[in-house]
Amino acid sequence: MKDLKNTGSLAGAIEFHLAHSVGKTPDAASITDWRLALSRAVRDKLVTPWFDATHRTYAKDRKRVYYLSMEFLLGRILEDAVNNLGLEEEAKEALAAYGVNFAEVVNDEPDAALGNGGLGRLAACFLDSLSCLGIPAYGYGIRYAHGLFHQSFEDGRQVEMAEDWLRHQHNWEFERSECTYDIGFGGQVTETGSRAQWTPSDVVMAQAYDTPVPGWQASWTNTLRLWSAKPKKIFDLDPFNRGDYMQAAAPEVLAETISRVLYPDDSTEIGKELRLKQEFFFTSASLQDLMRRFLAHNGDLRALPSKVAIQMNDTHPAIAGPELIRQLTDIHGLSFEDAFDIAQGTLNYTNHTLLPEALEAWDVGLMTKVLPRHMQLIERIDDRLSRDVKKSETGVAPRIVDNGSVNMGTLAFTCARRVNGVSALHTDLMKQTVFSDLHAVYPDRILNQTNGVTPRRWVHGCNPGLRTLLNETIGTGWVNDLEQLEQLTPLADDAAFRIRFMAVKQENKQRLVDWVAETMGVQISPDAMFDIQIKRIHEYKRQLMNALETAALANAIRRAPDEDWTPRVKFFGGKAAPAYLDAKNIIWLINDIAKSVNEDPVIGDRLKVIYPPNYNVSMAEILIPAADLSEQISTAGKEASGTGNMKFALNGAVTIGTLDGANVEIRDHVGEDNIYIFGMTADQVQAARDGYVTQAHIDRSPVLKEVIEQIQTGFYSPGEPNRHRPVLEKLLRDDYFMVAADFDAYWDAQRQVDQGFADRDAWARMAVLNTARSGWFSSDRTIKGYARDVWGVESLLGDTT
Ligand code: F58
Repeated sequence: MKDLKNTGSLAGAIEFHLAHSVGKTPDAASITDWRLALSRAVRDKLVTPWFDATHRTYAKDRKRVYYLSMEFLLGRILEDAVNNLGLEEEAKEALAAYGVNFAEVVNDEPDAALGNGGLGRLAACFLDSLSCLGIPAYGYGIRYAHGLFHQSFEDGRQVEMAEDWLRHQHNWEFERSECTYDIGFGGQVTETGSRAQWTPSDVVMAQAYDTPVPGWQASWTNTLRLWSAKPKKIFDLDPFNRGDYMQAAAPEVLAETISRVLYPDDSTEIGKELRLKQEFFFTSASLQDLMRRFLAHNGDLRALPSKVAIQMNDTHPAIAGPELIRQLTDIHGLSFEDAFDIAQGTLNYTNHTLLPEALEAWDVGLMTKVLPRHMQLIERIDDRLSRDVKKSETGVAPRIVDNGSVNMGTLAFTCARRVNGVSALHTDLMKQTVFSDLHAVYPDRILNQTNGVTPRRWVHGCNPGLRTLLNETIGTGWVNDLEQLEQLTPLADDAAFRIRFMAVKQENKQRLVDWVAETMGVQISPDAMFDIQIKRIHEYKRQLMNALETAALANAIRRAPDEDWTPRVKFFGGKAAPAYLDAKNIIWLINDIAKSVNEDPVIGDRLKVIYPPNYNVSMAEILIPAADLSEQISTAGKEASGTGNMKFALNGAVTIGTLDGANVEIRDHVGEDNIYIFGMTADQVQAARDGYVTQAHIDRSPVLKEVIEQIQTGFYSPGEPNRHRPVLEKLLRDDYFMVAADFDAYWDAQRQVDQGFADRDAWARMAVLNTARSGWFSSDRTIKGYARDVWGVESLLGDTT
């Protein structure tokens, strides 16, 4: 292949692109113009490694991984790419020559917020690790025109606005106008001979946009292929000529609606037709695309499982089962039984939640209307499941189609070779609860792959101080071999090292202090303990418990301001789904408590509450490195894994948490002396459900009782005592997430944290040990696990034969 290496200097490339891609001279260029020019210059450097990886994959014809995900929560791309390519110093210098600040340029980039929370961010970490490990892989998803909504607060209440990340040029992708597939909806199914023929009533086009995903030092570069919906017929000329401009534009508007906006609901399944169409849209396009690639080199469809591993990220792409079977039978002429076996040998499914209200189930009527052929195939898959159930003689009878709905978890499970949970506890609970029947029928199918996070973004990128300290102490190998952090363990007992480690923490806290002053106009002290809870707002995550504890602490301080308090700043960050009213009410209460506490001169710097609006990946990158305390306080058994918990521990924050999700494994790794665990276990939560009386717990806790009474009487909403009644009513009525039951244990654990933090040296030791022992939580470890146990694929790195 011709050498396409961009060997010129980065400075030259930036100047070139400022003129030729952006059309500006340096004196007229804005920060955004510089960003666009730098992005182009950096992207150029990715192209050759990207081509190399693609050519090697084709030449080797090894098994490829296809990661199908409705969400990729990428965040900003530019700084990550600069870091991966080792171009940071060069970029800084090149921009500085024009008096332009590198940090300002990279911070100008909007987040690519094509995801809601953990599930989408996990997909982004996995893409990074797949590339770093040199595993040939494609990410497949949707190119939403509008990502997760922008959040602001008005008088303490959440207000949502459409997000607009594509407003300026989006410089990372390559539009593939030639790469399109037809996606049908509705219509009829007819039988010709033994073959069914589906004639959809509506057809839209899925068009590909490719983003290269470089691994560390771009030694391997995979592709993220996102689909955008386009009309088959761009424009209706007749109505236009009649002057009916709306009608003329209708086909375009209707088609493009499919990829217009990310559904912002992370809490309940809402069963909307558009959502089902989005799911089928990207799944069908991805399967057509990978089949085309497979058939270009293979004649025998039976070889599909040896060349292709498809991962379904939750049930959103679960229609992949019936769709792959449809393509194999209706298009390629295979029998249903053969097609099922091939599909099942190829597909795998990751479950991310056991919450019943979040499990996908589609109304049979809707499924039949939107995807009539798939509904037929789902019935046949259900028959096949029944046969397996009979054969297994387990006496259980899980069904895919049940009570007028299609249970997508059961469908995904039935069509998958491997099914995995995302932490050890979650996987056990899968076997014991939601999937117990299926587990009895297919006892070898479920396995665990505990989540992980990429050290490139979540240490190297977001924590430059720690990066330097690590490089100087243990060398640079940790970036793609994170368990090397273990070498820090003995240094926890080295006073000089502890001082350096905590100096980095202090710098990061100062950076956050400055950011809070600049963006919110609030002054906080970097000497206080920074206590942070950032995640989607959800009842099971119990931000309410944290808010109530904050109010209780404020009471205690007010009563005895001269006691020796450990000063704290409590940070909250997170969005509530727009339709999740209970979560929005919790936001309102937190903001009211924050206002009251922050304005109270008696409390002063002993306690402050900061809730910056519009929490996103970029904000997490400022908050996490500055944390002393990481709040992971979900009702045990409800948080599948958590990944924020891992990011905090890696960056030297100590966790206060319940034995839930991956907290259990974090405790096992960092050691129980270096984490504050409190509250009921998952088993205890289950046992406590029968006969649970929330009032009994409140009566036992004078601290909690006082706070509840204050909220009831309008202490936090002067003149409007009823404002927070809905939150209290739910707490007093059923308290499903057992805030009252765990409150005292939480309060006590927090007081131990106060004492722990007051002993700065002991705290520093814990902080160092958290970093030292969290290397296992790298997503590289997770991806190696999937590669070995789920996909059966190998790295092509170093394979130059
Ligand atoms: C999250 N799920 C889990 N779902 O809650 C978290 O414990 C886990 O660490 C993470 O997945 C990664 O495994 C999650 O983020 C969603 O956001 C869905 C979005 C689409 C609708 C249903 C929820």
